[in-house]
Amino acid sequence: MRRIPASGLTALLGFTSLAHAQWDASRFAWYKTDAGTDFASALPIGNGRVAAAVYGTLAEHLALNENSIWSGPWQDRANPNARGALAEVRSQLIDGNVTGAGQNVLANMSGTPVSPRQYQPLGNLTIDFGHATAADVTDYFRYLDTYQGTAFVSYVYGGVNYTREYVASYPYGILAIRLSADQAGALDANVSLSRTQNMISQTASSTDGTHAVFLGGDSGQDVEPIAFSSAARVISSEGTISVSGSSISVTGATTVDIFFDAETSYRYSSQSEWEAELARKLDAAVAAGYDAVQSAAIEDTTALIGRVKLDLGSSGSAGNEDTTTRLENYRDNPDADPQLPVLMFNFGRHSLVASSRDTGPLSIPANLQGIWNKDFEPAWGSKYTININIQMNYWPAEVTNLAETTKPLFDLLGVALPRGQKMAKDMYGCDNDGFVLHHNIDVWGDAAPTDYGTPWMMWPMGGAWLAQHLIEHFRFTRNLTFLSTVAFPLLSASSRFYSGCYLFAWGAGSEQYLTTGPSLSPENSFRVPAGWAQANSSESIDVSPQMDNSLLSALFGAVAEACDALGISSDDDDCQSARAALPRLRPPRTGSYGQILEWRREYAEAEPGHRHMSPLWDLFPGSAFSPLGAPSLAAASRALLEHRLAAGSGSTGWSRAWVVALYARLGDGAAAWEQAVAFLRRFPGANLWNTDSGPGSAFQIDGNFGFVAAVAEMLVQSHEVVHLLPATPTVEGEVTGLVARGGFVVEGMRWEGGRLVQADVVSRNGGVLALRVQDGVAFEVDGEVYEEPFLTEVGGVYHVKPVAS
Ligand SMILES: *[C@@H]1O[C@H](CO)[C@@H](O)[C@H](O)[C@H]1NC(C)=O
Ligand SMILES: *[C@@H]1O[C@H](CO)[C@@H](O)[C@H](O)[C@H]1NC(C)=O
Ligand SMILES: *[C@@H]1O[C@H](CO)[C@@H](O)[C@H](O)[C@H]1NC(C)=O
Ligand SMILES: *[C@@H]1O[C@H](CO)[C@@H](O)[C@H](O)[C@H]1NC(C)=O
Ligand SMILES: *[C@@H]1O[C@H](CO)[C@@H](O)[C@H](O)[C@H]1NC(C)=O
Ligand SMILES: *[C@@H]1O[C@H](CO)[C@@H](O)[C@H](O)[C@H]1NC(C)=O
Ligand SMILES: CC(=O)N[C@H]1CO[C@H](CO)[C@@H](O)[C@@H]1O
Repeated sequence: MRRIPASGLTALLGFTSLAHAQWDASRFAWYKTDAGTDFASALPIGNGRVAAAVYGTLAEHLALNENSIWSGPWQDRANPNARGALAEVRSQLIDGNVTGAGQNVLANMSGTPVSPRQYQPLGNLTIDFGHATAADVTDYFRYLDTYQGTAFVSYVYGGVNYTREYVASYPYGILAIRLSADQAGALDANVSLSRTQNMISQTASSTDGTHAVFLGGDSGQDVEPIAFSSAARVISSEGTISVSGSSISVTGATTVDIFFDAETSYRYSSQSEWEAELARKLDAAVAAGYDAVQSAAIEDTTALIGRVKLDLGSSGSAGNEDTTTRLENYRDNPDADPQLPVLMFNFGRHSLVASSRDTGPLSIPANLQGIWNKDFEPAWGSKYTININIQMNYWPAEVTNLAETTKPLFDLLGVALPRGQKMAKDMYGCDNDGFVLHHNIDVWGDAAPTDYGTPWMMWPMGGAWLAQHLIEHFRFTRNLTFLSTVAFPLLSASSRFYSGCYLFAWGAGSEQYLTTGPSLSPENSFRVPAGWAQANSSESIDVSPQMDNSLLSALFGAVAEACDALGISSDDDDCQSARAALPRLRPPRTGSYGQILEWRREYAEAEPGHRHMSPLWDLFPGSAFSPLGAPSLAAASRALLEHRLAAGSGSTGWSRAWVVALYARLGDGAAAWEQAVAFLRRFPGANLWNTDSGPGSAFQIDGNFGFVAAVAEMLVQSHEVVHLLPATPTVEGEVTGLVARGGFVVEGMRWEGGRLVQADVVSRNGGVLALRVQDGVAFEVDGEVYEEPFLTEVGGVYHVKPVAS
């Protein structure tokens, strides 16, 4: 096991521009040039609320974010026509007038206005050092440390070695920067904050020895905009500090520290309150000083990141190259750099810790860009797209031992619950406090259909999918308080919407099912069959898509499971109606080549290589199509997966990451690894951010998180049993710290030549441990051949080894 030293700088062992650097190639993303103007090369850090992308340019540029700065207040977007149109749309669909149903949905059921709020940038922090001549710079390097969550820049200018350290502190709730020169008095810096839109104030002040720049802004509306105040305190014990316009100007210093925070109207009801919080955080950080802030931040981050260590062997000299070169080389020769996948895995976990922390009652989850966004019109609004993307963000959370990063997601669901209850009533006439979300939400939990278009808009299932994350958190942690106080209210409200109101009986006799509609299979389209109105036109709206049935079955099952675990009486309405609805759902069906069918019947596909894997939800992240429990449905899943891939699916980073996870669930380690390699060859940008179609295309963080989860899924699964190496990768390695459902932690698991060597399973909660190794090989637990599940003790460690053949 590779031990990771605790201090960032000690890991930079003897770097010079000539000799091979001795970087830990699994830990550091480092570069020989600055990011220029390329956001996807800047180094992303964050404390779960405030974040920066650090460009490392000569005049330093930080793109700043605070995760509650969005484009405006809540909007009630419920379409008043929806309720009246519902029955008509349903009968159009049943009659095969799919095109007419689509038109009706667009005319009467879209949100008004059509889009929710977007995530916004805060502004820029600029630090001008007066280092104007690029040609005078030597020995430049910068890095992101994925273990400590820190960034660093170093170069020599005019014979002086300048360094910049960046740390996002969760304990202090701020960003901290240390600038230094290795010659006394050689450091000058002009520090400023700016914003190109909706800036309200931009000032600098220097009073009683406190030097600071301030930036205020808002979302631009006259009424209840989201407003913020931000400040950077500038500290230097030497040289002179003064106000220069709206900048703080430092000359003749050796070390300068900067502490930054922003606070907003989202969490505080008056400007004086959020500004008091801003002052409180900055005072505390300044009083503690940079060294204490930095070490507390690193201690906090490494305690989380250090829970999991993945080792897939050494890259040797290939790993000593800078990250840009490694990414290029990997395209030609992936086998030479087995530490690149590990770096990507570590980068994904860093990104989750940086973008999703419990920062109080209104914590905010990672959005489409995590927490890093520089644009006022970001790609897809940088919002919460909940027909795959935000769910994917949280796939790695439980299994890679970062369960606490889910809290912001559950907080936002708490915000969304009353919105979704109102929407259920306004759009669908459901008066039972049932809860519905469509395919996007924003920071206000906006529950309406989003963006105008039939392939994505009319999908009333986003809440049902997110509710799965609640029961999964319980399955991993067994926290009954969480189940009863956080999970059950949402699970039951979601279930109640469907079972008690929205679903309708479709079909006749033994083929009559409770079903959804108008709905769709996210973002995919089909050709209207012959004999129906407007045959062969490309449409998306349908009744009873497979994914809806998968989600409903998982939802009702989760409610029943929660009722059992909480000992809720079986005549409780929510428990009873979920149990009663479960057998009335339409079972999955297979088509002409043995594939899982995506829609109510086998339509010709408009786009056979579609990126969404919606009909395979039950293979991953769900479990009803598991090879262990339902081998024929797993085989039918493979048929559809291969059909999709042959036609070009896996075309976005997140789609490819989902493919990796699906092959892992099929127990096919070779195919899963091949797809993981394909992901790495195509999608990462310079700073390792996942992209839509390769470097230069839109950044979306979901693929980073999906990649982590998919690699974990190759090593440990726990849908039915705790399954070690269910899809053994074709590289050897060792992993420690992955978590299985039930609260079992897999430590020191090593595999060689495709076979398990050993693993320890630690029981956090006691309980019964059912184990499986690889494809069912015989194994021993503590020296005795394993025959059946056994009861564990809290804290017990169980040593697993294959039986010598
Ligand atoms: C389909 O629905 C559209 C829109 O409501 C309507 O104009 C059209 O007449 C319908 N077509 C048939 C064949 O029912
Ligand atoms: C800081 O700004 C002042 C005023 O514009 C300018 O004279 C000075 O050269 C700047 N210093 C640096 C280090 O950029
Ligand atoms: C500059 O200082 C940093 C931090 O101490 C160090 O890592 C780097 O190697 C130094 N650069 C040179 C050229 O000595
Ligand atoms: C930050 O600066 C860049 C480059 O000057 C500018 O394009 C961008 O809009 C600024 N960001 C914000 C949030 O104002
Ligand atoms: C269990 O869940 C509750 C409610 O979310 C939480 O406050 C508590 O900290 C959790 N317990 C543990 C041991 O994590
Ligand atoms: C259906 O439409 C597609 C796209 O316009 C076309 O390529 C195809 O030939 C059509 N099929 C039939 C049966 O008309
Ligand atoms: C029920 C309802 O309000 N239906 C409306 C749907 O939209 C069309 C076109 O705008 C109207 O004509 C319908 O009255």
